[in-house]
Amino acid sequence: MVKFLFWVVSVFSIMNAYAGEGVPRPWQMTFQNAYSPVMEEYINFHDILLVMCVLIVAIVFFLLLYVIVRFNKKANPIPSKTTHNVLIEIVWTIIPIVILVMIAIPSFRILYFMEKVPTADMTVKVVGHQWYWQYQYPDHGGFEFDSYMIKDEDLKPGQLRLLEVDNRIIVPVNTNVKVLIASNDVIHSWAVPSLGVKTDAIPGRVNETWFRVTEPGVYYGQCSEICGVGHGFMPIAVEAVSKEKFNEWVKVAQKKFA
Ligand SMILES: [Cu+2]
Repeated sequence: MVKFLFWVVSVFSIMNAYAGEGVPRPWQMTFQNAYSPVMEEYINFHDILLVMCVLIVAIVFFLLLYVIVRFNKKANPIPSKTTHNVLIEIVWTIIPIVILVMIAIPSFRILYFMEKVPTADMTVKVVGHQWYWQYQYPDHGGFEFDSYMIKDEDLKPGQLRLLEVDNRIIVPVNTNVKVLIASNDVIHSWAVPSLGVKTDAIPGRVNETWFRVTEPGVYYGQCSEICGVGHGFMPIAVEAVSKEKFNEWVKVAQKKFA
């Protein structure tokens, strides 16, 4: 049974393997692939939870089925008058507690893992605006730029509708990036599913999160806190490049966005 469930999970994972880099696909059933340590943890946790949920559903379903077959009017014409069974009540209280604790422990472990920024190699500031994102690089001369969605009429072949932006946020791979997130007007949320990042951008307050991209590529996300008519039109595109390419880009960006 458990083997079968793991098989189900792995089939889902194979389906997920077609999902591609940091991009949602039509009819996608699962998460986007993980490209950061936090997202890897999320997916593992999700897979364990899925197995537990399916097991619980299966046990309850078979119990119900058994009761329907074994204790219906025909099979059991004279019903028992039992109203209490202390042992059963203790068992069905203790077992759910144990299951919940088993879920809570890895859940809290991930919560602390995502909350605690490991030694940061660099910092990027993200500021939400109605309706675009602004990025600042305080460790690289403090240049900043705006990142607007590419409108439908301006899309070039291959560019993703509602996801591509004019200026992507560029980061080096395998680097701990601390992200400081704030807002200039209303509450936005900076979210990139394949990096396991989603943090609210709140005016008058700086929130903190982190990621480390494990492979070069482009990872898309969207504002995830409804923030007005342009809410669906302020996507996020994180491009991870090699450290050399990043340093080259910084030199260009320092001039371009000075
Ligand atoms: Cu927004």
